Amino acid sequence: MAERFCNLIAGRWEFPEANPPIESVNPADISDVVGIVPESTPEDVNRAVESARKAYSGWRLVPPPRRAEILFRVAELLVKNKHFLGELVTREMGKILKEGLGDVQEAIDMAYYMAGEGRRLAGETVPSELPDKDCKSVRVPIGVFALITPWNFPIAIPAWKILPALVAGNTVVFKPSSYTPVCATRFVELFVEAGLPEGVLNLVHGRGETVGRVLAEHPLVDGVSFTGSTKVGEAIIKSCAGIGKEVSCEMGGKNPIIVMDDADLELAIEGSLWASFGTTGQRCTASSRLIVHRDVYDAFLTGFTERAKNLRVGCGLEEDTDMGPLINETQLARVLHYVEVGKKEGARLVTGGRRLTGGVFDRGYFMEPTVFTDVTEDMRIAREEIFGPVVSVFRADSFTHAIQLANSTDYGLSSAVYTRDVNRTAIAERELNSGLVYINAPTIGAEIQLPFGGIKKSGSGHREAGGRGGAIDMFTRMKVIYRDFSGRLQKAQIREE
Ligand code: UN1
Repeated sequence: MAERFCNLIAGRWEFPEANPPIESVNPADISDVVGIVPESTPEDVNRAVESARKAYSGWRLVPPPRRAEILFRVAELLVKNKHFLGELVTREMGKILKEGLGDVQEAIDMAYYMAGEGRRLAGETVPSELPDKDCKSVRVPIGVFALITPWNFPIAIPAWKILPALVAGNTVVFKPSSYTPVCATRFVELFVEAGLPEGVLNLVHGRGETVGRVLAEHPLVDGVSFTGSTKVGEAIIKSCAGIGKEVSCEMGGKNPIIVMDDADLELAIEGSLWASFGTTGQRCTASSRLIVHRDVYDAFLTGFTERAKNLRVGCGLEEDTDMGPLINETQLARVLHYVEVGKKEGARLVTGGRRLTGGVFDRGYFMEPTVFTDVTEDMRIAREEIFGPVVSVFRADSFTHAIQLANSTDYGLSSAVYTRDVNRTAIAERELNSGLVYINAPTIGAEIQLPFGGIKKSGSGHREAGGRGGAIDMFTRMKVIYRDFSGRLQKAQIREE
């Protein structure tokens, strides 16, 4: 029988049995059950939130550099377990092993970085307009955070949320995706091993529509941080709006890469392949629109399609695999449905579009890398997030036209431009309407020391990762202190004239 993975509530590992448990299966081989986790009840969520509340009174007073020492130990444990966890990411989520290891590396980077933040949680000291009075701002934690994470980065995205939340002095109830719960549990185990006090980090397993919803709407939760679809993110924002919670949502993308006539074409092709088909297109930063200047359109399309056809699809644990499976049956069906939508709308399918079958493919959720051309701005495949290995190629008449096409969706997470013209890079940097802009590099691969997040329907405006200006702002509040040591009533703004 498959191994059982528990909730962690108030320092105790437990497996509630009220509901039928959830099986986590390997998307490359559905006969391989990675583990079994509970579908928790509202009562379990309640206890987890209460545990976090209780632990908050002590954790918020632990000096941040001391909190950071525990995070540093988490970083060291991640390094020690990198290979084990990387393989687990591949087995549970499907991305190829190099990327599974990259997922863990992103968490390692974040853990060291956030450990450093423990000595940098700075506010400001500024002069007062009145004599014998001083003013300063300090950072305080927000309280209990509900952290709800997706399956596509089963270690990295939890790390993006848990580590800054904790260093800032918040306590946490973590609800990972029910498709990658084993990775999440293994990650949480490292915090226990690193010596995190009981109740500071709680883990509840279950589905989003049940456990996630109850957790986000819980009255004793002070803040919610969610990464996932725009549909769910918007629902969370609405449901929390009346309760006065801090809510931050990282949502979808429809990220463009512009390839100009003066680009290094080989580099642009290589970058576009990585951003479109890396992680099987299942990144919020994946590029799904390639906007190519008409003068290099044919050369680009020929090279890109040829390379897409030659990508080796298979199990991510095999050394020579370029692209793994999709996460599950529903996601595969959704992506294949979009292929049909594209064809019906009149786009031209130049390669791919089918589920892969036969041999090892019958064991999992594999599909071909898929390329559409003759796509117009108004088509659904040009506007909606597909979250799979499907990319649309557009022809641009000019640089201005390319920028206009790039900005023409409801999303605004990441965009990229390939050009050798320095002036164009400056204009692209200014005009591309997205939270991240890449010059001569693809739309994926954000580094953790900078703020991460999108605009429009891609995000609620908060920024993850990074320090001040990023995650530290998200997980703290500024508190302002005025101290008057004049011994008399002094009135700001009121002048005796
Ligand atoms: C996501 O897909 O939700 O920039 C995050 C990147 C990664 C993070 C992606 N570092 O592609």
